[in-house]
Amino acid sequence: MQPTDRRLANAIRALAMDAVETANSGHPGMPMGMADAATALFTRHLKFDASDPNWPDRDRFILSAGHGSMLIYALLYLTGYERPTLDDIKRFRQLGSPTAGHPENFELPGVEVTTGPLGQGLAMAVGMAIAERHLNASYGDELVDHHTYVIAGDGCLMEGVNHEAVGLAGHLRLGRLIVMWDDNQITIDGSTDLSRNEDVVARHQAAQWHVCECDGLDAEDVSRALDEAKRDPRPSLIRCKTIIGYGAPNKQGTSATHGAALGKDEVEAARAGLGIDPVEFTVPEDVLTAWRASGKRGAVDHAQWKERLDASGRKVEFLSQLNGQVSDAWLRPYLDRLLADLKPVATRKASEMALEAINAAIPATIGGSADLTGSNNTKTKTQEPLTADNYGGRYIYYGIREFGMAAAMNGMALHGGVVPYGGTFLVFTDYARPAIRLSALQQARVVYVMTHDSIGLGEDGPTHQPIEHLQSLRAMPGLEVYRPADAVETAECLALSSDKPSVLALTRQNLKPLRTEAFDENLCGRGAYRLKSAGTARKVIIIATGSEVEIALAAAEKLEGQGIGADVVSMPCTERFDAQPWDYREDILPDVSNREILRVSIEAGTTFGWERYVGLHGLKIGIDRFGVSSPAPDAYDYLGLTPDKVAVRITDFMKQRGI
Ligand SMILES: Cc1ncc(C[n+]2csc(CCOP(=O)(O)OP(=O)(O)O)c2C)c(N)n1
Ligand SMILES: [Mg+2]
Repeated sequence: MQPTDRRLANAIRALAMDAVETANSGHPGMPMGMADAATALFTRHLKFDASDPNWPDRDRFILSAGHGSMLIYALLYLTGYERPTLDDIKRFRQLGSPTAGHPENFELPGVEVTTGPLGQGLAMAVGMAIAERHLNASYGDELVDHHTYVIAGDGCLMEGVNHEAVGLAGHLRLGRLIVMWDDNQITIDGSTDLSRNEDVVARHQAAQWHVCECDGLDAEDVSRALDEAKRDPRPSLIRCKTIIGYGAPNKQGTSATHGAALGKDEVEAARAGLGIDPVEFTVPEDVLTAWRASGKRGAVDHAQWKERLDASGRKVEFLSQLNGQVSDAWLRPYLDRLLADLKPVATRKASEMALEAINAAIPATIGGSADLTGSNNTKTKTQEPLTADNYGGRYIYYGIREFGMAAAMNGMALHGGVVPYGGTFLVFTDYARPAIRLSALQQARVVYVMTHDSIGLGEDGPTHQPIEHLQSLRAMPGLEVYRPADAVETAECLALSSDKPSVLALTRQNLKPLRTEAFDENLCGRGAYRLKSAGTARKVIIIATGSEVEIALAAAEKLEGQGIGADVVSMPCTERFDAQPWDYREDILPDVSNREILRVSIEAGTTFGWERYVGLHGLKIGIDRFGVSSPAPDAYDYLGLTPDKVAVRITDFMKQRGI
């Protein structure tokens, strides 16, 4: 006899209680409250095949309420994914176990995205749903036809990013996005009455979502709501009325179950009340068998999908797009054309020129901007907008939603088949930073096209002029920050940015062409390289990035005029330079005292951190204050960043230090 839904759900409850109890750490309340709803989803609706977590046309499931990680670990184990094993679950939250505190996409196939920072899972799901519709537009129902399901808590719906994500999803009419809201009216501090009186349902309706309700503790009723949601052409919010920690007789319904082990006595009482085996980490035979059968439910669909793929005639194209192979074959012909007709351009414009070549060569790219299209130069000529009526478009008007845009791009990148890039002003990476951090943590290949990268943006003034941004982004592990100095470097950096999450910092103002010939090697790939060698005995090495390389070159000429030999090193990417072999780094920045060769850095931003490259006794030229509202040349002059002022500072410094 098939076990009841409640018995299936109780297997989740038992594993969640036991794992948290054993680790003496974790969150039992959410998995226990949503166990029945998750059972309905996984046994009746979700299209998946536990034997192949990477089946491209699987439904995506995102546990946005990532603190309830035991819910997804239990589901993956019960449905028969290779990992986590029961032993992995016994080692919940321990060093080296894939059952990390919060679900990590790089630990377990089946965990689509890393969640835990509340709100971002749902916002990434929006990107996944966009990617699905976009690929559907190009490959059809035969190959791409799936849903994106999310479990989100009160916290996910309170976060600011939720407003951005919900607005975007409603606008793009992402009908295959279905969010199950764990409406347990509890957060860590206690009742949601402490902090919320908004009408969550009305807010979603106002954003053009479909909303329905169910008893989240009744799998049958949840299933009915899921059917209703699937039928509606709008994105859906299913309000699942639940009780946090359901089954724990003395603690359920309270925040005491949110984030701590229930305690031995309470777990025993819960087992007795729920009719669960008193032995920890056990799943009754018939219950496990039924769960495992659910894990194979999708096998037939999967096999038919494979047949359709084989018969489609587009198998190679589809798989290579899905695998994310991106070639930089566009670069060399592009550079040849560029070098034949060099003129001063802003690097944001140079980025647009390179993107024209990239978008023509790589069909997987989807561009966009958070309402600064004309400033970020992110839209190329042939890109049509991606809209609710044309999912085949390759340009997204994200609106003024920097965080929502960045999170959606993470979702698109992790869905596969799409290489997203999107723009705003560099200063507003602050608004997107939590998602940039998740790009880095998840190694999601997102390209952030961040323009107006310094005081060089001029008149908009200090609120818009980045100061600490470059260095703070460089401090983030796993992220590559590129600040190209001219059009050639911009193209090289864009070519490099295709394998890791990256930020391109681009100018508003025109820059002179500095690189006038191309080499077989992508010089920016080294992170830093010698752009000009000292004409006489080398006394100074000036390291500069982006728009300041031009200033460094002009200052170096002045030094040479005074008989001081000066190298100029362009350093478009510190992370890449740091990864070079020792002898290369030694050649560019020889490890000698600053009395022998003075090292100087010039960047129109904080000097914080530049001692990494100039040493404690080097000279750091930058801006350790907020900027000024003025035309760009006046700002540069006022803040001391002109060739004359830089040359004087260097010679004064040399005199003072007796160099
Ligand atoms: C951005 C962010 N802020 C704060 C937290 C810490 N935190 C984890 S769960 C939680 C409460 C969430 O409440 P809810 O979503 O209702 O979850 P429930 O207590 O119902 O499981 C908080 C504040 C977090 N994980 N992410
Ligand atoms: Mg809650």
